[in-house]
Amino acid sequence: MKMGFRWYGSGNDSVSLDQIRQIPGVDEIVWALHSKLPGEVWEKDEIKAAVDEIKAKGFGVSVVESLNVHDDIKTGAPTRDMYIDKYIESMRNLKEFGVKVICYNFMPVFDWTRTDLFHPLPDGSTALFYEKSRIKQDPKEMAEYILKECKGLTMPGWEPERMAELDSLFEKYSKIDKETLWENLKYFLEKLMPVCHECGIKMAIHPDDPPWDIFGLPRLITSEENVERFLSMVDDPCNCLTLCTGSLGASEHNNIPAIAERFADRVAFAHIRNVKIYENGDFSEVSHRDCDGDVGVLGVIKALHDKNPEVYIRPDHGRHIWGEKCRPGYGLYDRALGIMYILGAWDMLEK
Ligand code: CS2
Ligand code: MN
Repeated sequence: MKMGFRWYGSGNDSVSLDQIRQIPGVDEIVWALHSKLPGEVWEKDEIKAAVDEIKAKGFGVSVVESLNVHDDIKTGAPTRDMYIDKYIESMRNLKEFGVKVICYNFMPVFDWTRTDLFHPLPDGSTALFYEKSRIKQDPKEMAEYILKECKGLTMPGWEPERMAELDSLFEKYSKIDKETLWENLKYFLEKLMPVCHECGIKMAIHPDDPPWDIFGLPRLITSEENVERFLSMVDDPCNCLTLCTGSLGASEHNNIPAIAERFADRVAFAHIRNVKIYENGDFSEVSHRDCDGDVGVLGVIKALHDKNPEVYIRPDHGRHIWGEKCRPGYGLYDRALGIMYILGAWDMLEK
């Protein structure tokens, strides 16, 4: 297993590489060029600058999260081939710097969605929270809220440039139903697979978060059944999953350890975090500890350990603890605790 830590880059993250070096067992920085909009090519000199900075501190750069997919690819617009060509150009550039896994998502318009980014927990910390009844509100209000809370830091999937054109983005998706979205995903991946083999890169889709339709937009990677459909639709060892336990785990219908076990050989990358689901369907993010939430974190770790010991793992969102001021979900302290929990379980399984 290779342990990673997501880092948003100098000037764009409250956490430094020097701090990350002091967390035991971190091999890799999970990185991206966060100034790039979906559809822009990642040029070699830009990649080199980012990679050199990370490697200088002794970390690997094998996992990119995310190389984001342009909405014209998702909607199958006439310009999609042009955007797929750009995507492939970025992949070929990334290959030259040793990238092995590309995490991406196929969620329409938005990335992950929460109604409260700093919800108080009983222990005095705060965490990301989703209140079902509040999500019916206008997506524009949602975007304003999220951008305000991020205080100028980049927020993948919620780029101000894209949020300014929300009406036209929603218009693009107005004729896209679920089946069309599946077809567009298949089209995209079939173009990419030969490039993956040429470059030795695995594409690892991130599940939809939350794993159900929101704002009337269709979502695909939401359940065991749909993961199975996704993997068999393009049945290629380079077509893989980012097993985000908290995304799929926000639905009480998903048994995450069972999903981890069943698809272990196609999990190229795992995001480990825990969520607590309330009776009304609201959910809160909680600590990584198994008994604090409903994901079954230990079962997931065991499945990956037993069936895919080479996997890349990172802790996903943490709570905001000890007064830390940070990007929502991406502070230093609770994610470092998460790493120690995962490594503790892993080391014990090894023994
Ligand atoms: C991440 C996702 O913060 C998160 O929840 O796991 O935003 C993830 O980076 C993207 O969906 C991948 O494209
Ligand atoms: Mn995730």
